[in-house]
Amino acid sequence: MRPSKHSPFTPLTKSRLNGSLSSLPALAMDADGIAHDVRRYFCRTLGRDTSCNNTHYPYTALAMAVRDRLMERWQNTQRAYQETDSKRTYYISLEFLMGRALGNSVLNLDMGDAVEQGLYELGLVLEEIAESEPDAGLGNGGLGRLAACFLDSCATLQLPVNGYGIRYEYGMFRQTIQDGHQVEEPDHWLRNGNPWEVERPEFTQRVRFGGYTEIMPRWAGKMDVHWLETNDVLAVPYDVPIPGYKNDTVNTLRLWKAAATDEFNLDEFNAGSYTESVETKNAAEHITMVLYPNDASESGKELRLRQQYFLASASLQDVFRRWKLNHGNDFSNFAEKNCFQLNDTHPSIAVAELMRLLVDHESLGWDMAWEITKNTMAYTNHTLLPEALERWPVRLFKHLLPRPLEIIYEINARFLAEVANRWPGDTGRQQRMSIIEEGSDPQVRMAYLAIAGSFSVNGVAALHSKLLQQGLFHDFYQLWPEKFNNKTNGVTQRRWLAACNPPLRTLLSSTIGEEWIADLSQLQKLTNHRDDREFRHKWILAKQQNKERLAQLVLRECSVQFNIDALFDVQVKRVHEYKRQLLNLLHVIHLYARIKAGDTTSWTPRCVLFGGKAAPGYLQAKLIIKLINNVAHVVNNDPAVGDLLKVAFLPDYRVSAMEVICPGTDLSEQISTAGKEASGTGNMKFMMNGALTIGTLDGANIEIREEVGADNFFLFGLTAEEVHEMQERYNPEAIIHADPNLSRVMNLLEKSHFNQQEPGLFDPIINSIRNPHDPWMVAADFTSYLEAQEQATRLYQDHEAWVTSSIINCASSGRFSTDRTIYEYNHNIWRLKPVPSLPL
Ligand code: 26Q
Repeated sequence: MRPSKHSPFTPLTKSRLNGSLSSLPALAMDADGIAHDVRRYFCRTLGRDTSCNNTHYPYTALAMAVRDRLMERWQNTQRAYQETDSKRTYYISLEFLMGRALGNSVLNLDMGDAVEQGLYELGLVLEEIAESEPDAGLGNGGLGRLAACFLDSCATLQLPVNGYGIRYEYGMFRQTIQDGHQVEEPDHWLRNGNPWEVERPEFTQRVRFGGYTEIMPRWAGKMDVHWLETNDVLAVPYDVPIPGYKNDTVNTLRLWKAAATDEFNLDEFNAGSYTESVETKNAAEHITMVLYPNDASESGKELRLRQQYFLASASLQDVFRRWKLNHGNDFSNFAEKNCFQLNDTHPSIAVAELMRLLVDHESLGWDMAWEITKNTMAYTNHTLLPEALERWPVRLFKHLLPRPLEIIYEINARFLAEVANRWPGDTGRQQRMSIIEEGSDPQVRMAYLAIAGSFSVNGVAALHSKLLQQGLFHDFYQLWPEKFNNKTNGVTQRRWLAACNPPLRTLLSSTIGEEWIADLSQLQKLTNHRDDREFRHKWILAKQQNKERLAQLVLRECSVQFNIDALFDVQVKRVHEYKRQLLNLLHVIHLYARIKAGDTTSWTPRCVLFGGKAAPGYLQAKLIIKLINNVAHVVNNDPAVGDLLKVAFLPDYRVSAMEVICPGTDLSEQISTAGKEASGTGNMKFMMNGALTIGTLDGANIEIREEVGADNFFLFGLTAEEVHEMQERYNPEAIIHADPNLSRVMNLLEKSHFNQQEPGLFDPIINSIRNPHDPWMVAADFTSYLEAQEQATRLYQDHEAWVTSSIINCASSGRFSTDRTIYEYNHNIWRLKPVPSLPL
């Protein structure tokens, strides 16, 4: 922001405030020091006393004490980056699904014992007060959580990587279940303050919208384009600290909040329309009000496009601000020092915005600007569903972003010339590949813009990357094969094993040492202990404790009693037809039918848990949730069923729920139609915590199975190729007819056994199963799914064999750490050098 005489952010000349920080003594990391600070924050800063009878203030006081310790390391890390003028990567994402910060910070700062003891001195228990923290739910699911795991690994590897995102006032909606239906409620997660952010108004940026463009002569026949009469919005940064594991590095996630400009209000105010001026303020601030709760692109929503440009423009301008401090107006080696990783196409307007800043603001020629852009941007794709590829109507673009649209047209013209040069006369190909899709309502194809403007294009699992090259992006692969690569996803074992599974963490560390927390491949050493009786006994005890904790959650939230001796069978993820929660439910109905038929000799009791949100407008997904709840109601209340089978739908599935769910799971359901799930990451969290997987050859399941071996994975279903070639001649009627189990299940559904009060309610689901054009081919995989489930049942009965397989699953999960994933991004795409933090 330009400093004005009204601004408090005028340069400070003589102060020694900045330089003297390093001479502040480092804060105590022992129990007494922490207890002392917690008391001081509680009494003096928050002004509470013994009459305080909730956990919120103790939580806040502890968070502030932990934050102080982050702050010292944060400043030292940023100074180290600044002093070494290191190359940096910016991870730009519309979503960062961070979950809770307290437990993670305590783990990464290695303060666990000191905090627990310090709190004990104060009569508090960490686990209890940590529950006060609301999840930072700034994401939909896999893509947003991946971004959060990536930040953890970048800090742990001491890489100069900053996250850029949006500070949504309302995150992912909270889900309640009323009469079996999903009901959405707003998630006002900032209501009680957020101790994990630092507002940085001094780095506010200005983002332009609307207006029109005009060409004006500059000099020597050169032309300038001016973007005029825009409606500007301010972007105010809020920084979130991202600590590495035990290495004193703290990186930054910078989240932008939209605010109205002062002069805009003043204009209206002086024109005498006070209320209108407040309205424009409202309109500006709307941009960062709410996260779009769709995990597949929702087409044509103007506000979403505003969010995307707001993030891209504010972030790029922020990088330019820092660049100019060190390099003035010389952009010649910008690409050697900066890389932008685009998390799907959502921020891909950054390609056009970088061109605009270089050409319009920095007066670079087009060719040089394009060279810089192409060498700076890298794009990650997260979907194989063609209908989920983002497109924006040209007319919307023109109205909202006239100058960026002109730039996209220019990029497209030069790109199509390259295509014509490579394939002369192939107009069909030019049409297919054009960034602008022609038609009665022309569209901008964001993925094509991202590919054209990037030096790297990657998928997120081996199969996914292969299918992108052979299918969705085949034309582009032919043109630029060198751009395409794979980066198989991962998850951070700090949150998804060390922090969320204390019993197993203790057992692992006492067996093979603690190195696995920073090097997950160490888990392989567990195989040496798999036959050790004492180790196996402790393994079983840990799983029992975790199942107990999960059973308590299910009892509290669903009023369903899970018996921990039963097989805990879990599917938690966004509710989507391609993920096939329905297939899982058909198996549940099959088990119920068997019980009702008395077919229960040598039965393995099962507790089946579902969880996940449906996009509010996705009616079929919402109906599936209703069906799950209705089936659960019938099954759980039938005295003939008893403990043989329990079914529950856990409301409001989120990061902090998964932290309880994955340690307590025996069997992980990863049953998407082959070729549809890009990767999956929940599958990795379960495996790491010793669950066995039942799954299709889809996404990262394939690589998981490679690592654990075929004997330790319950495989079923068509392959992606078979799905593709069967689509033509798919005949679900014949399949149902040929399988008596499936016929019996369909019969229960069709005679409204689970909806006796509301006949016809589930017809859309029944019809989808019987539809020869069912893209998800639920019926096709039913028979083979049942066989795989029976294998799982048999192995669970042979409990020693199950435990061995559980150990092998955990031991083989090393590849699925984001430390490995980030190592690969860095090695092949970013090429950053690790930079240690300055000493405290
Ligand atoms: C786009 C435009 C407008 C509104 C919403 C969206 C939108 C938002 C979120 C589109 C897609 C998403 C999220 C996608 C996602 O989470 N994909 C998942 O990414 C994971 C990490 O790579 C993979 O493991 C999953 O397979 C993939 O489904």
